[in-house]
Amino acid sequence: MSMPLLGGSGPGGALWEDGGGPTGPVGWIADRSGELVVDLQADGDTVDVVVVGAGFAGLSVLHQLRSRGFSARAFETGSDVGGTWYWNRYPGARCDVPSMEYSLGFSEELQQEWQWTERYAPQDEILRYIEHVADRFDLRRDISFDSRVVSATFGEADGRWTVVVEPVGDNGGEAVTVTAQFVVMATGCLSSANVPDFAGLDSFAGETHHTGQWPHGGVDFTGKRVAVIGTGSSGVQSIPIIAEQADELVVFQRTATYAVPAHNGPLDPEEQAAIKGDYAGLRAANRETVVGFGSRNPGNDTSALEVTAEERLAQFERRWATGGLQFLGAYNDLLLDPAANELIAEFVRDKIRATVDDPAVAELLCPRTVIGCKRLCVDSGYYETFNRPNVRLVDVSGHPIDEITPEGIRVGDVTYEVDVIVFATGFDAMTGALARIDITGRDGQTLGQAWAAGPRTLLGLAVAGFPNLFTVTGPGSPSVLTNMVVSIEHHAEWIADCVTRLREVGQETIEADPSAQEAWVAYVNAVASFTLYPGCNSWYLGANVPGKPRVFMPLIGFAPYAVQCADVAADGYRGFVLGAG
Ligand code: N01
Repeated sequence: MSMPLLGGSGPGGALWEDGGGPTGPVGWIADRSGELVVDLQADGDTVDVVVVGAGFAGLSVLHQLRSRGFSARAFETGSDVGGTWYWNRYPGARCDVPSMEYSLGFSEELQQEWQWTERYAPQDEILRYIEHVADRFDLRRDISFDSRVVSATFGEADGRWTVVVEPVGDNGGEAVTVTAQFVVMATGCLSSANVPDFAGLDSFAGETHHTGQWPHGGVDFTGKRVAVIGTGSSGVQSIPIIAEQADELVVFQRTATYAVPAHNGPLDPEEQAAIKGDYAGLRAANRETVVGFGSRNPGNDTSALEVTAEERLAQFERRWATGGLQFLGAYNDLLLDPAANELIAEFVRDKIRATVDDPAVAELLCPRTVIGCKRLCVDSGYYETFNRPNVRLVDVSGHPIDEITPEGIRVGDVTYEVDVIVFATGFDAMTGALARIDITGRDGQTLGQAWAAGPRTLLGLAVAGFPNLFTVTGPGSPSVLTNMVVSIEHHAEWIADCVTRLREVGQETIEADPSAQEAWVAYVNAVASFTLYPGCNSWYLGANVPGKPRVFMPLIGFAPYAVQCADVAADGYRGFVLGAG
């Protein structure tokens, strides 16, 4: 039986009145060396919550749930924590949100004790930070590594999820089945690598690597002829460093990209101390922004079309000199008005022309798309790299890559012979990782069926027909248009508060009401339609994966979204249906 939960009152009382307190560990637990530290004979065990993934999202959810007394077990395909930062080890990988803001805010001690060394932390430092978080809050004891969740099935009879987990790699052992009241998908928005289905791919005689599945030992490009396919953020970060190592580098560009300088460097100790003097204040101010960071360098609330050309140029130059994603905060209509957008786009093209020596190469590097419509890149020497004698740009916008041959890459009648191909070709974003898991909700409906025409959620947190299943930074939430760590923490707290409240009021299930979900999807689309975002072939729209439904997946605007989430909860989870089991 289901009923809408109205108002904030309920039976209340101690959390564990219903006997739903922590249960024992389940499945296998491997320590960091991969050694098994708990027996494998836990097939069939039960926990309150299964968490899928152990990146920033999985760890945040695990911590929030445990601190509220829930038993939880996280399953992670990788051999350690880190998620995105565990897999994306390509040269040059680093965050493009300032490190001091690209970090967790739930613990004052944690944020005071951790020392970032650079304005934009490199991958290995972020990974060390995530490992530190796991150790400091003793999270590993509830994580099974080398463990891939292959299916999750909701049982109508008992209101429980049955989750099947298979061992990966050296883990060995059999698949285990775990039963849980709740499942939290902390599977990441950009975790499902996309390697285009190039003809002849398997015939290539050299090495191939995708930036999102980079070998742990690194790749030595010394003396090699290298191809990089793709010029999004991963390509822009890796190309300058690969160019320094390789004998020859050929970059295959389908769409030219806008990149703003990072001006990365050591973090100023005074700046760090000033932030730590009121870290809570910075976190709170960031939550009031559209993107969850950057409150120290706020957007300019003026139209680019209402100022003189001189003022505009000065503003663009100031922001260019500061660097980073806040460049697009120069005026308030840059992502709303095509004329305003073209002004800042042309400013960047002029920077490219001034940087790249060969005018023909410079023109090829000048993007013609709306700036910001695909995610803006933040670079360190990207355009300069094309002045190197060992670097060549191949434009495949008009004529695609025909095939991969044993020797290299053929475009038309030219074969570019290489020893290594780097696929910087991105991800099946936002839905790809979920699609790889066989998720079945009520009435035998799979998530694949429910999302056949594109993802549909309520708040990006829940899907109608899939009770007690939560998606962290799911489609329909601001997620990838924000500082991911802020969005992740926000969802982790919302979910933990939600399941706690459910227990307090003696309810067993919560699920999105179909009509509320439809209204939310319409709202997400309506917000996007007021902007220039839907106007180009971005991964926000799923346009990078052939056959994927073209739907603008993220919601624009963190601050108003956070208010909506809080209101929904305060209003007794308005738009959700609660059931007694
Ligand atoms: O992937 P992308 P990414 N033939 O999808 C090209 C985050 N991130 O890994 O634009 C030829 O952006 C494709 O061309 P086109 C960040 O959110 C953050 O770089 O589709 N080319 C494009 O150039 C980012 O947005 C950081 O025409 C093909 C490229 O491959 C997101 O992850 C660092 C092709 C893919 O670019 C994804 O970035 C890295 C084909 N068949 C990533 N198929 C930070 O800085 C695809 N391409 C924090």
